[in-house]
Amino acid sequence: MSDVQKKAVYKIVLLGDGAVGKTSIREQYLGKGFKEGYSMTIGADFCVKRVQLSNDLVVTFQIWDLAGQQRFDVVRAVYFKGTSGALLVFDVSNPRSFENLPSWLNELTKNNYNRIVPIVLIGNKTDLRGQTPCLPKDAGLQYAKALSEWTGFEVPYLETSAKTGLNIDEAFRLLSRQIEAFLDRYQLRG
Ligand code: G3D
Ligand code: MG
Repeated sequence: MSDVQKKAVYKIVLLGDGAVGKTSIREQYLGKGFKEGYSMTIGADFCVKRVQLSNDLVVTFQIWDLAGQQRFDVVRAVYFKGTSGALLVFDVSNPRSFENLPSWLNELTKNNYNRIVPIVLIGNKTDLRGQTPCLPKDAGLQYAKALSEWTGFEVPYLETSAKTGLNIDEAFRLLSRQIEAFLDRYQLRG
């Protein structure tokens, strides 16, 4: 076993309509022990979490989130630039949030030097299945497949609940795996 540890910092952005559960996903992931990064007054902030992803890799996630009612225009340049990967989130009980996913991707690429980055597609609020009409899992799977074809690399689809914690850790683990694969493939590692 190598005793050399790689250290990486990944900037992760949470994308999706208001109220799909972005802040809840982040809070669920960070749990109690999270360290706050620094909070900017422009309407976005990031938190930091350090994770040992494997024997030889320690990743520091900088997880960015947009704050409540701030006007989006003001912050998006800072929010998106230098993104390592994105969690693209919709609410399975809100079809509108699913239909709006392409415009979020457009925002990301437009503000990130026209670059696409590794993505995990997230259908959140799956705890509501059975209580209220919800999009079928297949809708997410199909869209993820279309995204994979468009980007040229795999975009996984994961169903989560920020309420119960279902698949929240897995979402970040999967995204970091996608980022690793992307960096290796394009030899972008510094
Ligand atoms: P946003 O950051 O994307 O705008 P929030 O979304 O994280 O603020 O969540 C919006 C509302 O959805 C919150 O409810 C939150 O509790 C709820 N929510 C988030 N994730 C889930 C989930 O997985 N399941 C369920 N059932 N609810 C969820 P309130 O009532 O506080 O507005
Ligand atoms: Mg929020």
